[in-house]
Amino acid sequence: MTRFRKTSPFQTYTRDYIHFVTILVFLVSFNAQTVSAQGAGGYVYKQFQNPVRDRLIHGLFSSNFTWGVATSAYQIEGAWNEDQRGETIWDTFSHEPGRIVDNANGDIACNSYHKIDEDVALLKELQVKHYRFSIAWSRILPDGTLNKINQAGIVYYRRLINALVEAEIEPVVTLFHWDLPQALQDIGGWSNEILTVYFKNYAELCFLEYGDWVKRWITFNEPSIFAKAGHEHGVHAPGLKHQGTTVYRVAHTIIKAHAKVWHTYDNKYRASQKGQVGITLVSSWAQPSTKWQVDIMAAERYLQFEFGWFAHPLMVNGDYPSVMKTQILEKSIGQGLSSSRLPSFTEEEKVLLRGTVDFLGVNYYTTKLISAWRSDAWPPGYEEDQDLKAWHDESWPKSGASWQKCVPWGFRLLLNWVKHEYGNPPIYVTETGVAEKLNDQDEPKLKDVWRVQYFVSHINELLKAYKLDGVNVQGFSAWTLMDNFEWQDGYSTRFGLYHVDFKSPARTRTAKSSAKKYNEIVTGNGFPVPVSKLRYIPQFKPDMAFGAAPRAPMVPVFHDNDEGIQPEFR
Ligand code: PNW
Repeated sequence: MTRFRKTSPFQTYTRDYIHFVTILVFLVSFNAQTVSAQGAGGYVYKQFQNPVRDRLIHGLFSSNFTWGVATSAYQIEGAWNEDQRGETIWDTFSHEPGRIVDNANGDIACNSYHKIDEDVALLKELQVKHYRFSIAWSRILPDGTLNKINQAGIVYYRRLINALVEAEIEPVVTLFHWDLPQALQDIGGWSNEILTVYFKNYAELCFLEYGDWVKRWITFNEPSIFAKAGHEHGVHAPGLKHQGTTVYRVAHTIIKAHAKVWHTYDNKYRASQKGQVGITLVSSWAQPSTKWQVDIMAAERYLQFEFGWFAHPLMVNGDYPSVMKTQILEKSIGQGLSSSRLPSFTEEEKVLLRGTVDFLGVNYYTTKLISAWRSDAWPPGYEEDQDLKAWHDESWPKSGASWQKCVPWGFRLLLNWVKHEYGNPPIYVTETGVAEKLNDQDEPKLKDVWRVQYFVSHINELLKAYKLDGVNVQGFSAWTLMDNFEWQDGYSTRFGLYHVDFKSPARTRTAKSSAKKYNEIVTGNGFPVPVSKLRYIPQFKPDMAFGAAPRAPMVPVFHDNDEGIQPEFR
């Protein structure tokens, strides 16, 4: 016979009470842990949970705010084998059939190597204060080393810089915008630490040659995209797919190379040349897909893997974000390795790395929704290391590139995240812009109302970040001056304020509506009068847009509020 133990009502009450308290203590401590793990991402996400999004404000940037446009050498110069320019990994890659849409390449591109005067005339027309361009390493050092200095290359950039200075346009120079000399790839590329020395020698030559005129140097453009697209996914040069390994080693060398160049400038050139050395980083804004702690933490992981990967060692403590270190170590051990796939810095290196960013270049193109997701233990990979899923909300307006949806408010949130994570550093937005699909045979779409809307809405979010949130933003460069070689998309995807006719040997440049609008914003230093009075109310024509009708949010309408009549994106 079974005997049941009798429990008194008092015993039941005590037991339940103890359970309740235990669970409560657990929840409180769990929450305390996760709140700190949410980082700046959680803070910014919560701060902007119910913002009045997409309403345009009016107001000005500071009087010394600098406006410009950006390009990069391989995307515009052409003249790939002229005047002893050395080959780059992008020549090799784009000459391989099947790599680029329509098997396009940068052999001629916009022919800017032969069009300094024409390009400077466009910049004058836009009335920009600076021009961000990049130097092709192999044009001045054909094999990447001091073995041979190519005078023709030195002269080309000197002529460009002189023309800019004469036009009172400040030259802002990127030293590395992805076009590594092929000879350096042949010895292992950025996986080989010797490149820190070669890059330093190249940078120093540029300081010596151009440092009297160039006061803002950007060492690297978007090293995260360079490392991933070129070494993890294989869609950019050098076309490697070494998942979860080379990507980290390449970044490791780049971080050290940046610091070496900063110290070289600091020790030998800063006193006389009085310029600054920064780096340009990019990230999508990572918006938690729900209010759950795990998704907020996953979004923060995304930002740390993309942006913190470089900014944390250089701007915080000389080391990778702790979440990267723990994630990659745990995955590596699970994969049967004896140490992490993420390399580590020595204590001496950490000291050299931290504090080596005079200004931070920030590029923004899109936003992603993020949720936590446990990846399989195998295979290794940069994405898998993050344990998350990232995607676009289908309702966000499309662009002409599958990777880009137009999300202006994400720009403001990313800038706020940077402010909180890195102690409000001086920021120059070094790129943002919008893609459009266009083939050579197509009629140019000079009335690019969608691009007008893109720049108005994004620059307006920048104004909010500056005026309402106190983000220390000191300049803005639109991507890009003119249609150019859009990497693996060749000439089928355009970002230019000026249309370029790639069918014509003259590579004729023609202003689009966005060039005119950008000129208005530049000369007005922002939005000086209520935006409604700027007569900017383009009718949105879905067929002119990005190949599909975007949903309502990008259509401006009027509405009344306390500040008077303002257009609003609904
Ligand atoms: C940037 N993303 O690349 C580059 O700096 C430019 O050279 C390029 O032409 C421009 O943006 C447009 O593509 C990016 O996937 C590539 O988020 C991809 C992303 C962001 C920037």
